[in-house]
Amino acid sequence: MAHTRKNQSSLSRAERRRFVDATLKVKRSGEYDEFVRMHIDYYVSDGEPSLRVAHMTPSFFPWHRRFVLEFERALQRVDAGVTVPYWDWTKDRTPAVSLWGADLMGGNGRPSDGKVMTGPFAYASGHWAIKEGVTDGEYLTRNLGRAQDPIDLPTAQDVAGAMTEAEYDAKPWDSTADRGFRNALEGWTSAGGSERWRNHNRVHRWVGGHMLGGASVNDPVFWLHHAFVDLLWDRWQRRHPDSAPYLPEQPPRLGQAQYQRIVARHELMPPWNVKPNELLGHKNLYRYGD
Ligand code: CU1
Ligand code: CU1
Repeated sequence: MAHTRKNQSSLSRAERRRFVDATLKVKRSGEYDEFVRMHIDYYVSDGEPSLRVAHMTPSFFPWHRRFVLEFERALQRVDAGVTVPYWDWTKDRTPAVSLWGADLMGGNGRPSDGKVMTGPFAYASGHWAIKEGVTDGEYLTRNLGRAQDPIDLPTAQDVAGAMTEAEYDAKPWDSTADRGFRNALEGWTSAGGSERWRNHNRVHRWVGGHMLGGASVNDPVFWLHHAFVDLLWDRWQRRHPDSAPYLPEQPPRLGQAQYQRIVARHELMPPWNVKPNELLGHKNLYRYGD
């Protein structure tokens, strides 16, 4: 039966506790760090001459759909009633909202070193040592809003702009595509300053700390962010029912720049034995509630 992913702002106290507890159990078993490792391994940029399935690429949406689903299944093996909540960052826009409360994600990092000091994922809780992608230490870091060089979360208008794109993705199928919903929402631009980061990418910048790079899965807010990104992909599909739900349809040919570097609609998308075409909908697996 399809389960429901709720807006994090409408979780009950018991639902918050169950999500946090299940996440901590998945961490304790070592499985959580396998998700971190996988994301690091698939953090391939379009400057590298190899296959990109997760970022700067058409399969950004289906890859993360499957990735979040795998994590949700891991949670459900611990507690069958738990789902991944989503964070609507167009509405819950400040460090004061309940998302960052001590019973859910915990709060900001401290100014000196970004170390998260409150909540279940604070190092001092004893539950959340960073094992993969360690930079400064074993503690989770954040820099909400980037105090030294403030940046705002993307707005509803920013998302609406991406939604007007009628094509799913466009040539050259990478971070420089200037048309298409995928890059508009993934959020790569060539602009200077803080305008360089749009939508999905801008949220990673706003949270800061571990959320900045390939090891971003170390911050559990990663899942709530990507559940909302997944919901926005649904919204785009509903808004453009006559558009191809995924592009490219055919793989680039030998001699073309993206040959063997991106995944077409009916090609396998590692590490799973699945094609983007099989992940265009999710109604039999889960739905999004309020
Ligand atoms: Cu990612
Ligand atoms: Cu992301």
